[in-house]
Amino acid sequence: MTEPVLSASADLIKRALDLMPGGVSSPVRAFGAVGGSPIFIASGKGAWVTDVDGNEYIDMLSSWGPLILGHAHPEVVSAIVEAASHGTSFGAPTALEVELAETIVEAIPSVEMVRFVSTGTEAAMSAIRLARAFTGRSKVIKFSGCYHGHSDPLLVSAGSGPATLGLPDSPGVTEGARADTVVASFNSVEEVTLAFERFGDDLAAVIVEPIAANMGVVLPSPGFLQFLRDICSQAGALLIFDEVVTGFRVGWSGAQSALGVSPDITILGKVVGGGLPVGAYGGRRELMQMVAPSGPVYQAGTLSGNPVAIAAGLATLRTLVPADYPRLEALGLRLEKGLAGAARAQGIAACVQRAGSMLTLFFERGPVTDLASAKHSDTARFALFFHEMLSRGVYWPPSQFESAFVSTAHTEGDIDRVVEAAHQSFERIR
Ligand code: KE4
Repeated sequence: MTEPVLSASADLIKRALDLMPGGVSSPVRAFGAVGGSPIFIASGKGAWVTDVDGNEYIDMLSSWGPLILGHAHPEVVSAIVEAASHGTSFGAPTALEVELAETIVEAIPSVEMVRFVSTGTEAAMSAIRLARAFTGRSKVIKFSGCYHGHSDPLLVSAGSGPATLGLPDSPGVTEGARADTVVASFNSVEEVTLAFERFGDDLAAVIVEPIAANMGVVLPSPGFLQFLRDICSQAGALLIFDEVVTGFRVGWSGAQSALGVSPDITILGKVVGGGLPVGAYGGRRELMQMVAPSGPVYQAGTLSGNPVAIAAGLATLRTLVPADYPRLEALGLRLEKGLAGAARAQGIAACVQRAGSMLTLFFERGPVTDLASAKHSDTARFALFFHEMLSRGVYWPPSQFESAFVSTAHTEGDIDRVVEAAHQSFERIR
């Protein structure tokens, strides 16, 4: 095992730290949870990335989920170049938005109309505003460990970066901003029932990641999503599925179709932008017609529906074919079994939780069912694992509370290399 040369990354982080908080544009990239300095990536191709020192890695991060086709897929790159060659932004409607909207509406039965924004954060905050306007109510239930972007009302007991950095709540989020946010434990029927008993007639919505990815991958307990569907319907509250990670990832029609529960509003991001900034929220017509300018619920964005970003999303969805999902499932299963087997062989207390091509290796016997159990994970051992894998040419997500992703560019050989690297890494850290 040869330690990668990281001098150019080291030089860049010195400059970056003087210019940008943590030297990064988003906290989870800073290696805060695993120690050391982030590596600066120079390029990606297929399942591989190359850092600025020329070290190559099998990428298991996939830019936190968008790159279901892998890096620099020819169809996506040429669509971006073609779109950009006609201009990058007009602040006016384009045909490309209509085409992507048609694709999303056809793919997700609960979505009759959709609005494009630029990030998952914007999509989530807009969905909350729409739910409050539609119901005339204020309170929203979210789940600890679920992350829906960094808007004030949702940056409460969040997952992803806040969980990684141990900052479940952020300074600057005022009491007023969080007063209408009710937090329950993921998979807790009891806590949700109590919340509805206490706030029922003022509950506008429940927002949930139908398969949680931001405390690590945590699956809904059998019946939990249907319970949420039923209790929302009975109380006149809306059910919002945040499918920013799961949309077009766990299946063409998202987790809602895979798990057979239909929300009122769906939030999308990541894959629908193919690596460029696209977020979206959608639902039935009577709801979405309330969004300006057809209705009074205001939401806007200079670069919403940006034609270059939409082109990347369209090319991604048009390149994905139905046969890709069984292949992603098979590769995900191969990785899950390989990691679990390697941990068992080395006597490492770990569990692998997976949904299709997204998975988390928890340094915890498991099962992990909510944030509290996720937090039992041995994050110090995870940090050792991360760096051992990096030194063996595998770029694993730099946080215990995130998901790794397999793309259609990964081969069985790549998966086997990741498993072998894990086997050797476990041997070193046990
Ligand atoms: P963005 O605003 O980052 O586009 O999306 C926010 C968001 C909303 N909903 C879910 C379920 C999400 O996972 C996210 C963002 N995911 C994180 C990582 N899990 C993005 C990585 C980062 O923050 O740098």
